[in-house]
This record gives sequence, C-alpha cells and structure tokens, in this order.
Amino acid sequence: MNMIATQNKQYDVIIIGAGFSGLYQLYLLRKRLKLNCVVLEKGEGVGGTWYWNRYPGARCDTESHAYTYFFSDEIFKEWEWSERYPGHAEIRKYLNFVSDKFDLKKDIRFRSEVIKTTYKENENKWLIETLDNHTFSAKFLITAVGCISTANIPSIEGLGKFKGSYYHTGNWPKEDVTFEGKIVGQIGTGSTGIQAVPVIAETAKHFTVFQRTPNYSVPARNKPLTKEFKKYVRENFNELRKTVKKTPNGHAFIISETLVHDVDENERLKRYENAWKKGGLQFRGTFKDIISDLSANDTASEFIKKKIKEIVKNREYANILTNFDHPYAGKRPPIDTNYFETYNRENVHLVDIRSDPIKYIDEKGIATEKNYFDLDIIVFATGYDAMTGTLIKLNITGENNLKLEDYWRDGPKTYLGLQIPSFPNLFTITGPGSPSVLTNMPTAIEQHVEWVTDCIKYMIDHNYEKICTTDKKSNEWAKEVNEAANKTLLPTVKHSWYLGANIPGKPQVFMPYAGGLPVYKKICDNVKMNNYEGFVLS
Ligand code: NA7
Repeated sequence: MNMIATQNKQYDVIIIGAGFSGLYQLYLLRKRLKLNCVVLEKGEGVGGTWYWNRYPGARCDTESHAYTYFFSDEIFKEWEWSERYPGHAEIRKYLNFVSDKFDLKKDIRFRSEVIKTTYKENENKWLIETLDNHTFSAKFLITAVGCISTANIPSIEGLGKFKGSYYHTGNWPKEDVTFEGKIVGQIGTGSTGIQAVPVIAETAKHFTVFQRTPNYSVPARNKPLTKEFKKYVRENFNELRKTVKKTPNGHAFIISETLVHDVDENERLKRYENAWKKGGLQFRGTFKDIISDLSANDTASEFIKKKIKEIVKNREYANILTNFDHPYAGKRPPIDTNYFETYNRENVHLVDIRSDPIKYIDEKGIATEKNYFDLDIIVFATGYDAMTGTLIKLNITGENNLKLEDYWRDGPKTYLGLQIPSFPNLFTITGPGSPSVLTNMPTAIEQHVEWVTDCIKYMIDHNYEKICTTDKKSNEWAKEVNEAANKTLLPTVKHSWYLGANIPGKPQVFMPYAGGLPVYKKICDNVKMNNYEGFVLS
C-alpha cells in the first residue's frame, strides 16, 4: 500500500483519479513543470474505470492499437497488446506497466475516496477531504474521474429484500463470481450487458435477460493479434498517431466520405456485408451520413435487423431483439462476441420488459407484471449516471459557496468541457461539453491533459494565480454543443445517457461535444494561442 504523509498536506496540484487521464496528467505535470502533485484514487490500484469494470466479458470496444497512449514512443515500443480488443485485465496490466515505468505510484494515494472539495477564496486554494479523514490542499485541482464511473442501480421496489447476490457490472468484485449451477437474471442490454450475456450463459444453469430497449450490435470479431500485425503496429506508430489525431472520433479507422444514397443497393449491401465481416465500431463509418441522415441510417438499421433475424432461431426472441425505437448508433453502438447467438442456447431466456415490466423484487427473485422469475443472482448492467454523476459526487463548492450540484441543476455548464464558471483553477479532464465519450477516450484524454498542462505553464510563466471562465462563455459554448449535436441523430434518442435521460430526474441536456475531435482541438488551440481567451486570468 502506498503511504504518503497526509494531514493537511499542501501540493501544487491535486488530481482525482488514477485511470488513463490521471496517470498521464501526473506524468506531464511532474516531468514538464516539475510540480508537486498527488493523485487521490478511491481504488486500491491504478485503472480508473477499468479498476472497477471486471464483469464477465469486460473488454474495450476500441481496437488495442488505438486504445493506447500515444505520447510516448517508448511505451509503444515496449508494450504489446495480445488481442484485437483489450480485455479488462490486460488494460489494468498496461496501466500498471505505464505507472511503474514512470514511477507514478509514489505520488498516488490509493483507497482515498474524495468526499468534499471546497474552494477557499481567501487562500485561492482547493481543500479536499477524503473518506479516511485526511485533508489535502493545492492551488490547482484536476478531476480525472472518467465519464462513466458512477454506477446506476435503478430503484426497483424490494431489491433490499433479495436473499441472493446482486452486482452492478461497474462495481464488480475482485474475487471471481461463479455462475456455475446458478439461476441468473440480468437487467440491461447496453454495450456492457451485451458483452456479459454470452459469458454468463456459458456456465449459468439458467439465465434470463431482461431487455427494455433492443440494441443494435455488430460482431467485434475479436482475435489474438498475429506477429505480423504486432510488427505492423510497432513499425507504423507515427502513422497511427497521425490517424487517431485526425479522425473525428479519435479511432484508427477512417470514416468513408461516401453518402449512402451515392451508391446503388447492391453496392451498399456489399459494403455493409464487408463491414459486418470485418467487425467492430467501424461499421458506423461505412458511409459518411449514417449518423446524420435518418433515411441513410435506415439502410444500416435494416441490414443489422436482418442479420439478427438470421442468427436468432426463436422467432419471438428475434422480434423482441429487433423491435427498435431508435436509429443505429443513436445510442453508443455495442459490438459483441456471440451475443445474438447466445439466444439459441437452451439455458437462455429473454424477457421483453417493455411489454411485461418489472414490478418488484423480493427475497427470491424478480416479478414482472405477467411472470415471476426465481433467481440466485441478479446482474445489473444498467449503466451509469454518466458525465456529471461522478463530478457532482465529489461534493464541490466553488466561489461564493456555490455548490456544483446547484449550479448544474438544469444541466452541466462548462467552457469547452474544461472549466466551470465560479470554480477557479479547477480543470475537468473529458468534462461534459467536450468530445469525450463520442471518441476513443485515450485520444481525447491526451488532448485535454496537454491543454491543461500548457495552461498551467502559461500561468506560471506569467505569474498568474487564478484562472476562471465566465457564464457568458459557458452559455456560448452550450449553444455550440447543441448545434453540433443537432447535426446528428443522437439527441433524438429516448433513454440515452448522452442526454442524461437514463437517470430519473436528471436534466435532459445533450452533454458531449459532437463536432469531432479535430474541430474541437482547433477551437482549444485557438483559445490557447489567444492567451486563453474566454478565461479570466488574475
Ligand atoms: P447503458 O448503455 O446505459 O445501458 C444500460 C442498459 O440498462 C440499457 O439496456 C438500459 O435500457 C438498461 N436499463 C437502465 N435502467 C433500467 C431500468 N430501470 N429498467 C430496465 N432496464 C434498464 O450502459 P452500459 O454499461 O451498457 O454502457 C455504458 C458505456 O460503457 C457504453 O456506452 C460504452 O461507452 C462503455 P434502456 O436502453 O435505457 O431502455
């Protein structure tokens, strides 16, 4: 265990979270600016979101050669991913490798859950309190808490009475959970649920999946990487780096420039078929307008629907799985390994809780309006209070005793997703209003961390003590975020966590910036070149 002396310890910078963003932020502030930093991390090890996501089948859906740090040639040369999509354990291994290589752990305080975060105006300092009764203060505070890190377990009547075990996928125990011989139920069929279903089904005695909204999914076609591919990645590091920095979503694949209706039906189907065979998120890049034009999107949706109906033998299940009410990729599109095939197994049962809603849970299982399901284990793959939930949980108070929770009552307000008016010297890595979840996260993280580091350097070089954006700027940025979203189909989708619509009572505001990473980066770079225009420095 890491033991840093603590009581009221003063730092230049406090970073919250030891995932991809916190680790890189620590590295850069220490190496480039020689600042005295501490990372406060709730988990017992590095990993951030991946520290907690250990559920069966947990795997990144960005290809490993893109889901990686690009800031260091050395890391790239020394590390080798083993599969097309990295599994959760391998990602933790990678982040441990990076931490050990740069000796980062000595400045990380593990098991440190932040419970209170207060800006002390007189001292221009942030005071942080942790659950284990320690306090820390620093001039700068950087949140590196991830976008999908506050688990959402829906409040279903009677859950507390359940005598079996239940787990949320985002808070999975470190010890193995065995499904062998158990009767298991799973609520939720988002990206996570779709990964978990085939793995749980392999050993469960009986497995019931409770689906509210059907989800389009494309095969991941995960596989071990060949020697040749690993060599290609090593030798093409610079090219890959250029590609992830220039594509709108930070992935290593290029989105086609062709519009759906530019080609005839035969050609269209041929391209979809190729993309289906190749697998992965690049399916949505088959045509340029899939995500912006409903009639174009319909062709992709229809293609996937047909595929699902071909795979799933049980007609009732096939209909439940394809009874879509949203366009393909209108929600975060999952990719899978044998998800639809799993419904052909004898031990798997699918319940449509849109037509037969869950009524309550009791000691023995789940009651829907029409049925009752005895269960030993319930798996909640029910998603997250995304983008704002974890920031609000930090219990942040800014200038004039303003609580973040109150300031964001009608939805998050930020400038560039990097700063919040009235919360000086606080930077939010991949905060709401930035491209974040619409991109390959490490690419977005590197851009943010580098911008924040440059900004702090500028302040030091110019003897500034305080930086804060304004309400005016955050209102202007909110308009840009909305405009960018409205050019896509994304804001039209019900229950989408991009909008906060998955959490009862949460204000419905489209949170990520959908204009693409290169456009966003240019905006941030211009702000920097114009001496941090839009921020008040003093
Ligand atoms: P998601 O994508 O938010 O999916 C959550 C799933 O849980 C989804 O199928 C929801 O149905 C379902 N859900 C949520 N609340 C309920 C209630 N109250 N009753 C029944 N079903 C419910 O979370 P994931 O963890 O799968 O993915 C999060 C991100 O992690 C993902 O996008 C990747 O970026 C990685 P709904 O669709 O709301 O009807």
